[in-house]
Amino acid sequence: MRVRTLIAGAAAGVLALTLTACGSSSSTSTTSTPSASASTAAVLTLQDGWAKSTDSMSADKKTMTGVFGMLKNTGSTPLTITGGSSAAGKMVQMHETVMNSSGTMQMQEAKAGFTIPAGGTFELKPGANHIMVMDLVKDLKVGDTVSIDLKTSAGVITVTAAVRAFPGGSESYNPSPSMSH
Ligand SMILES: [Cu+2]
Repeated sequence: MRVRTLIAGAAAGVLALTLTACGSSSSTSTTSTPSASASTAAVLTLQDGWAKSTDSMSADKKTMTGVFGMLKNTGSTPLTITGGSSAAGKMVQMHETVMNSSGTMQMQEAKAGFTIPAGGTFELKPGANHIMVMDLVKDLKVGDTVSIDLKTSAGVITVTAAVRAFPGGSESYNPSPSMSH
């Protein structure tokens, strides 16, 4: 009994020494910046963010536009975007594009939002997943910048998109007059 206790004590002592050695060596080789920078930098970015310019305000009071680019999650956990808001329009939705029953591509709200894997990307592009800004306050002209506050599982994260003309995209992007918006 006494011997076992001594051995256990000795083993614990070795373990403590090992941990101390590991801790001191790792603290010199890798700095303590990761946790500090994670709290200040957004874990979600929109790379090459752009939005389709609009020129339909006079004809259609329900003008909307799509926002595209590459969403990047630099965090260590999956991140879900569930909604958003923008000064550019009254409503922001996550949209997916699906084949409807009559065989045409149609966009609709992605009810579950968009989930970007840890350390991964999620592409937003015409004819596929995109962020929709609806009921625009005014037409978006080339050169404008759209700012969107995304509601995410990591809090509200603001992304920006440069307004671009998108010629030739209407056949794949605007699916049909029966769009469900
Ligand atoms: Cu849409």
